[in-house]
Amino acid sequence: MKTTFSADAPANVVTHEARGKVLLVTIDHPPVNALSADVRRGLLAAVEAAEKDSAVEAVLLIGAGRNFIAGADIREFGKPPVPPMLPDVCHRIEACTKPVIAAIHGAALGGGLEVALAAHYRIAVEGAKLGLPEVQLGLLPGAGGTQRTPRLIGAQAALDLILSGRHASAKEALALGLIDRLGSSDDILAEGLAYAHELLAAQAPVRRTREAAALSDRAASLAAVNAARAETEKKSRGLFSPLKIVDAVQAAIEQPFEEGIKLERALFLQCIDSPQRAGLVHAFFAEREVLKAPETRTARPRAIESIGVVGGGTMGAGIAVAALDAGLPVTMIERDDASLARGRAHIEKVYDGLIAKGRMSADNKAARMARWTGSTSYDALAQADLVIEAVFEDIAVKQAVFAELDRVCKAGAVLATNTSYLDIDAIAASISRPADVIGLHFFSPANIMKLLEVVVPKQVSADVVATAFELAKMLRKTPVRAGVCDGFIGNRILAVYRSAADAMMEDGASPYQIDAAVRAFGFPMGPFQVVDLAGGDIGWAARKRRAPTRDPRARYVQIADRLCERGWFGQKTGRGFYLYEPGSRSGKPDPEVEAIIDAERERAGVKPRSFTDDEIIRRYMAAMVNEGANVVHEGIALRPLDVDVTFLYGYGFPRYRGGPMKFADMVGLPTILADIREFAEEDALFWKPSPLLVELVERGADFASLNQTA
Ligand code: 3H9
Repeated sequence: MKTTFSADAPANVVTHEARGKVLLVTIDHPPVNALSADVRRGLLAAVEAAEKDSAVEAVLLIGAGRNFIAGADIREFGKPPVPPMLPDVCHRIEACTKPVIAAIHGAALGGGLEVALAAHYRIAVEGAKLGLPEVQLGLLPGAGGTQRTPRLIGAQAALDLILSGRHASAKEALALGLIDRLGSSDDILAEGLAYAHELLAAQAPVRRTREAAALSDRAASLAAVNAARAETEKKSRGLFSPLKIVDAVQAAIEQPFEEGIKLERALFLQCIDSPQRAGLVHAFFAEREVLKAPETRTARPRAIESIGVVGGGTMGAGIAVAALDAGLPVTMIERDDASLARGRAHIEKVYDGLIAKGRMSADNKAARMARWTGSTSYDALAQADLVIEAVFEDIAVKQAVFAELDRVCKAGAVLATNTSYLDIDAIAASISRPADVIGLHFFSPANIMKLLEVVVPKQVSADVVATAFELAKMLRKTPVRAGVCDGFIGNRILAVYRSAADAMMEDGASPYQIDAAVRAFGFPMGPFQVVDLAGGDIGWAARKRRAPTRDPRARYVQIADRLCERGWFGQKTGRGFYLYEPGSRSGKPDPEVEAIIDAERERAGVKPRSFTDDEIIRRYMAAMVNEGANVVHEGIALRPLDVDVTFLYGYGFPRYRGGPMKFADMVGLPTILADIREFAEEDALFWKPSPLLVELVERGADFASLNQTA
């Protein structure tokens, strides 16, 4: 009979039953057996019971469902701690006087692996993933992981695992010494029981990881720590927890186990209290929440077994690569043979690059290319389940493509446009099947960038939206549901904070100072570097397009136009805001650009003033957050977290800050609103507080309060 040991646990999250001399302890806490308080209590109680029962000679820990244990319960972080604490549970497991065996399938991550390391023996089956991914949440392993792992597998291997947060396969875990045995079947229960009985038969002793000897070469271990520290200082700039990890592992080498555990705990608590932990945990949940768009709950996706791509330019080729990589057959349409050949060449270039870096074999390339077909006739799309148009950004051109798709595609085919800003409602309305039309806004390079804005026009049917989310999963993209407007979520907000940056530039900050301040905030690039990378001509075309509808009272900074008029489009022309040496992608400040800026300031009658980096960021972020609030207010984004994920995955927003809306919550919405009102004294038209921001401040609420409402 199964017994629950935790008297006050609301559910049987940890049960045990005797299997011969082995006490089988099962953690059954869906969805992923996270170590919430009930589980911790249940584990403690199970060990106590095993100690007391003389018929029990060994304990076998196993997870029900698809995983062993996915780690601490991330939802508990930031809340008052509830005993027993996980380090104490791990100590109790390790101190058990009867052998404890962890049988691992699926995820043994973070605290889950720490529980396994506290056990005396470990077996895993194929498909298991073992790792200490705490660093990705702004943390360090806080239940003995920084002390037991190096003692078991050595400082270098432990540092690699903990600093990267990567998952090791069962096979690698065996090679590292993280586990003792690799099961030969995927029946974790049978494998675990057999191993436990085998250990009993061999009278295997209790074997405590704290006494393991992989750190015995002290000099080599300290050298690994020093190398990791130097590397981390360079690579993890701005991050709080990685250097704490190095400190904790150093303590494992230099101090007794109990002292190391004390230090680990102190450092873990510092990490828990850091805003980076709050930002990273927000990102973890937000990227899962975006998948739950309403249509994915109410409608079933249509089948997607083949894809059509119209257009073989950079974007079309990137989309084709993403689809080919996902195992889908792709039919590419171009207007003539030469363009088609170029489209194919774009795809091959991506694969050849991977081959050159040793990341793909020629056979793999051949297998992918075998799924590619090209045609100059739309009729080749007759059987495609989903077609993505990636032609020139011009509504008439796009409508002509859609007329062809309407003519040739089978009933039920999903017809998608990759437009970045055009009116998808108008495209849909121009054909006979508007319910099949959707926006799939990929980001360049489309085979690499993770963001996919799923743009939902008025007439689209719910199953088409659900299909888009399914496609994102197949292509390993992160989909965010967006409404139709100029620029959707991301580019619409981008246009506004770019304007704020332009205004600061005209008012006296140099583009180089602005870029540096934005990089110091945590973006990989500043806004003017981004312009140079994307090509100044793209923004120039958009500005010309918007010119007729621009509010004549709105401030318009012409500096970028002056550069474009000279043909300075950025990296591809060798100069833009920066000067590029031939073949180099890192630009240098350009005195001629500074002279143009000076001339423009004079023309505009601006007396330049100086900006601190702090003011630059206040303005940049206030513009981003305010437009983010507008986008939520108008229903273009479902929730603030959808804006956050858009920026994390498509715009290089530093993940440890959680996204612009999370950042705003952490700064405090009253502060952001006060900034906007202060800036409005100079330009009331631009700095118009979003009604949503005003409302939230009046109610004393934050953006997070709107994140549950999709
Ligand atoms: C830690 O352990 C600290 C310790 O060192 C020290 C403590 C003192 N907690 O990803 P999925 C939810 S830090 C709470 O879609 P999959 C997730 O939100 C932790 N909830 O499934 C989702 O909920 P919903 C270190 C969690 O099959 C549902 O489970 N561990 C947790 O694609 C399904 O998740 C990690 O960082 C959690 N720990 O992937 C591992 N994990 O359905 C984090 C998941 O409401 N987890 N949920 O949206 C993962 O990497 C993946 O979830 C996993 C499964 C690979 C396990």
